[in-house]
Amino acid sequence: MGNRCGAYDEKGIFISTRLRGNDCTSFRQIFDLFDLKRNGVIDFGEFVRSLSVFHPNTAQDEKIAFAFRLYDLRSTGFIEREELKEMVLALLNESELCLSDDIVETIVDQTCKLVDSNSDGKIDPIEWKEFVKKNPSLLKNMTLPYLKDITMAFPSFVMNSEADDEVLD
Ligand SMILES: [Ca+2]
Ligand SMILES: [Ca+2]
Repeated sequence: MGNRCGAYDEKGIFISTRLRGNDCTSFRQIFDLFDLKRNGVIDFGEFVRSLSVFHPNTAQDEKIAFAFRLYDLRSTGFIEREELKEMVLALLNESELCLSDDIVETIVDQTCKLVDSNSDGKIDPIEWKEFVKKNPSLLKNMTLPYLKDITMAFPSFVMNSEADDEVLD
């Protein structure tokens, strides 16, 4: 399997992506969020339900909750500083901005301080929600890069109901 991100569902939904190695984290994160039944495959129902979160008419609360789960890389129920940093780095990577470590640390510190209103060093869903409600553009900015990943993955999202004996590895 190597570094490849992908999954194969015997019912005929094949998901794969040729994302670069260091993009696999965000792909896996999205994959896990889509995989509502946690069985390692995304079925069509899960795919449609998960994509609907990006729909403009979807309630903001739902988008906020989705973004929170996206940032909570280790599913601890909190966004810790290191997770925040990983996401900041991913966003910078995405925008091809090159910032020094010092500046990145400053951005992470300031963001953390701003969101962490009870100063326990981690961001809980309530703090997150308050922060995003005050900064609605943030949600948009944070959601977009990942939406782009999905679009990148989409061309190889082949729904294939018959040729299921193709060997992929
Ligand atoms: Ca966490
Ligand atoms: Ca907190």
